[in-house]
Order: sequence, then C-alpha cells, then structure tokens
Amino acid sequence: MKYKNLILCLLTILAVVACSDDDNSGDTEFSENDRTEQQMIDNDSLLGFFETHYYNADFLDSQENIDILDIEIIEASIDGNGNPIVPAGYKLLVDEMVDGGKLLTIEDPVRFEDTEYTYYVLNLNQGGGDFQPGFADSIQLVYEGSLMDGQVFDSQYILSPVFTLTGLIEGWKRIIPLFNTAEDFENVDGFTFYKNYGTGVMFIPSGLGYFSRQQGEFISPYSNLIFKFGLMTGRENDDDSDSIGSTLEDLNNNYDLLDDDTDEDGIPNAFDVDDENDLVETIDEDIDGDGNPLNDDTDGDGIPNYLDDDDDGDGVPTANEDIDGDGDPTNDIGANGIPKYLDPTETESNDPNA
Ligand SMILES: [Ca+2]
Ligand SMILES: [Ca+2]
Ligand SMILES: [Ca+2]
Ligand SMILES: [Ca+2]
Repeated sequence: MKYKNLILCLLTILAVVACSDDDNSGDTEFSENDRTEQQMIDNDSLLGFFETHYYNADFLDSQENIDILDIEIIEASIDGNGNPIVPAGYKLLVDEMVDGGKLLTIEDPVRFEDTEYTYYVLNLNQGGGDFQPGFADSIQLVYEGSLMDGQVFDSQYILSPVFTLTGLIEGWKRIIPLFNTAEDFENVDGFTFYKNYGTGVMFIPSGLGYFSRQQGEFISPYSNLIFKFGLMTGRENDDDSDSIGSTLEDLNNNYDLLDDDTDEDGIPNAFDVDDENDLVETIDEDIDGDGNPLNDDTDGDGIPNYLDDDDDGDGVPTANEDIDGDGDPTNDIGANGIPKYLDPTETESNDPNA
C-alpha cells in the first residue's frame, strides 16, 4: 500500500505539480482529475462538437491537394426547431461518421495511463506515398492546432522541421501513423510543392494531449485539441542501427519504446544492439541476410534469433557456445561448417557448470 502511494506520488511529480501527503491538508493541494471520468467528459464534448459543426466538404473534395488553410470548420446556427442550419456545399461533421464516411472513430485498445481512449480523425486524403510512418519515426508536415472554440494555439503553414513522433503528444503518435506521406513533389522557383499527401483533421481528447497541464498561453487543463495537418515526408528511425526499425522494437505494442528491454540490462531494445544479450549483435542475427532479423528463427520456436537466447534450441545458451571465449559465438565453427550456436548437433558449452 505504501509503495502504491509512493508510485502515485512520483507520477504526480513527473507531471510537474505539487505532491502532498494525504494527511497534509494544505490549501494548495492539487488533485488531478480521474482519467477515465475525464475521458467520458471529453468524448461527450467531441461528439457534441461533431453535431454542431460543419465543414466545407464540397470545396475540399474539389481540391487535388488541400491547403490546410482552406479547411473550414464552422459552428452551425440553430433553426427554430433546434436543428443546425448547414449551407449548401457544407456537411455536418456527424454526417461523416457513417460507414464509408470520412470522420473515423478510433477506439484504441492500447491503453494510455491505464485508460482506454477514443479519438477521431477526419480523413480528407490518405496520402499516396509509399511511406506510412510508425510512432517512432520522423516526419515533416504542415499543421494548425486549435481549441474547440476555434482559438488557434500553434501553427506551421510551411514545412515543419523534422519531428520525431515519440517526442510529441500521445494523440499524434497514434493518429499520424494512420496516414501516408506525399506521393511526389516538385521544385518550382525554390519552393517545394508536395502532391497527394496525407491530409486530415485530428480530434484529440485531453488525455492524449496535455491533460491536466496548462500548456502555453491558450491551452488550459483538460482541453481537447484539434489539428488540421498535411503529412509531407517521413523516414524510418532505427535508433540502434540494428536494421530493425524502432517502431518494431516496441514489443508490447504500447507506443512506448522505453518499457521493452528483453535482457533487462536497462537499455531498451530500440537502443540496444544485442537485445537478448547472447553476444551476437542483432544485426548479425539476420541469418538469411535479407536485411530483416525479424524473420530468422533457426530452431523454429516462434522466437526470432535476435530475441532468443538459445538460437538453435539445443539447450545450450548461445552465449555459452562462444567456445573460444572471445566474446563472439559466430566464429566458433563446428564439424558441419556451421557456427555451433546455430547447429543443434553441436552442444559443446563453455559453461564450467554445464
Ligand atoms: Ca533498431
Ligand atoms: Ca536491453
Ligand atoms: Ca543477440
Ligand atoms: Ca544453442
């Protein structure tokens, strides 16, 4: 019980707020809203927004490449019967929340801070590029962030610097990877014009944004965030250069690289050149040399070699098949001409206790 309180207290400190003891009834005590309750409130207000706001659907449909400055989201006037008045050519957002509609509801089963989140994205254009970023990749985009009352708090109308998604708010890590980058670009008079890029509007509940934090001048605690965006370019990140993209080193698929550490040496897999610490670097566990260590499983036990501490399944850990003790099992060749750590018929071990 004590430990649980301690952990909660530490989490609170990480959120840069005062942490006070339960017995201490100081008047500046901060209590953060319950995430699940806040999510219900935020979701209701987003759904209400979709019922009362329309966008310029016809105009955007007519555009080959959408300039995000042309995306209009407008609050509807209400007629005498309480119904929203939608001008011709415009479409109520809620009317895109149907099968085949452009406003997608994503009920993400991957919990964040122990809470299940629903978020929304208006998919105006998927993007025609081959590259679809993972949450650990880098991107360049244009965007405009606003609050539900229309207040713009941040914008980048020309190409952004390179952003690594892992450093951004949770909502971006989950939504940007749903889109593709531009199909093509053209340089004219020193300007680059992108074509057929992923374009949309994200609707992010506060829990996947800044939650209880005041952020800058405009974003008060528990603000839902709306971002118009155009995803132009991106590239895969492989932080440890082991030929496995960092996104794929998130073994438990929770959009967090830091809690995947197969050998528990304190270095997460995405930054560890030898994930299971068998003395064979991951890049050298690509046995078939196709550039992808994920599909190499010598003993066929379902654990790829780069995560398997006994690659050939002979009961002798790979690290103990480094017979000459030079720290490299790949140069200990058996009678079949195969390194012993990959040959189950070679079971010699350098473990004095074996
Ligand atoms: Ca890697
Ligand atoms: Ca590790
Ligand atoms: Ca290894
Ligand atoms: Ca072995």
